[in-house]
Amino acid sequence: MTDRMIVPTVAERYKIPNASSKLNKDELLALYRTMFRIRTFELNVEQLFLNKKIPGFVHLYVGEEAVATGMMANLRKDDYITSTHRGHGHAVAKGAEMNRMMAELFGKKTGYCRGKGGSMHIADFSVGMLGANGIVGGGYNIAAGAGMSINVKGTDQVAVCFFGDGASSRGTFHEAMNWAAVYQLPVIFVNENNCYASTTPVEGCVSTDEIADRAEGYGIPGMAVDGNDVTEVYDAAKFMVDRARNGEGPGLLECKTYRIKGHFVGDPERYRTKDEVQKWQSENDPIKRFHEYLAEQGKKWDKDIEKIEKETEEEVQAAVDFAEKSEWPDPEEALEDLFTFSPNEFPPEVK
Ligand SMILES: Cc1ncc(C[n+]2csc(CCOP(=O)(O)OP(=O)(O)O)c2C)c(N)n1
Ligand SMILES: [Mg+2]
Repeated sequence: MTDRMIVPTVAERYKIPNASSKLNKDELLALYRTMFRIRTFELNVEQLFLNKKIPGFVHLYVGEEAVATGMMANLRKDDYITSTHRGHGHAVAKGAEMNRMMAELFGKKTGYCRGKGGSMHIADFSVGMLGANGIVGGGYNIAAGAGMSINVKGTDQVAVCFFGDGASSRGTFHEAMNWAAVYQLPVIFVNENNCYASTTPVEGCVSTDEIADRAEGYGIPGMAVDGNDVTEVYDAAKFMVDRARNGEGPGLLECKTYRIKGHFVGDPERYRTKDEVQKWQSENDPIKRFHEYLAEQGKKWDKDIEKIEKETEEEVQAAVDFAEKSEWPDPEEALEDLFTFSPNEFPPEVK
């Protein structure tokens, strides 16, 4: 394991319940399934992009699956998330439809944005996924706004804002954290510290030891966890989500992880060595680690895991077939969906 691993566990460090130790077989396997679904989706997208089936830009979430998985396992369908340019994992874990995601990546009419948005614009309000975002740091104020709406409505929903280590130095980060803290909004800011912002290592743009340390400046709890250990993320996420749901306000959760693939598909990756990537891949792969963790616990579920993997491969292949077979948008539709309606023009189903 690498020196980025955190020992002792998050439960011991922060004196919070070790909730993951109470998960039953179905719940544990559900974590495995979600991580594997994200990984399989992403590896297929990579190949499809290289085979020129997918246009534009794609930023893959390979290696970071434990973050979205551990976090989303604590959320309900009616909770909100805001995502990033590296958003496929968030969307899959929050319950977005793979068919519509894949079709969107292909630029097809059946996609989430009718093929006009691509990877960085996937959103599905029906499952609380408020959108990927091409603007680094663009999700903070949307999440804070969602948190504000929850307070106004008086519901017990929460909003989760995912953002990168590079994004943590945007001004909007501080505005939203302060706003959420002042109004005690049910917002959890989840930092995916994957060691790089494009080509810049995290040390090049973050002055504190941990991004989680910044929480102190706003008087809210901050925790740094091993983001490649889905049980650690689960425990910390549960703590943060439960307190936000109980009206105890926002929190900042830093998940230390690593981007196994390039910043985007096609990245020449001159800013890091192959050895570094290889080390993370072989010693700290979140999916492999969770598999090992289950085995160490005496949970001999290899048959169940094989079944999950087979079903997932089929699910992703079905999404690819759906995208392949779907129609292209008509050129005449190019200018549709660009502007919202004025309130008087809302169609009846939106009113
Ligand atoms: C406001 C803004 N500035 C710069 C960019 C270009 N850009 C895209 S991704 C990225 C790096 C983001 O790094 P990080 O927040 O760590 O996320 P990661 O890519 O590592 O997931 C940059 C600078 C952008 N999209 N938006
Ligand atoms: Mg980063």
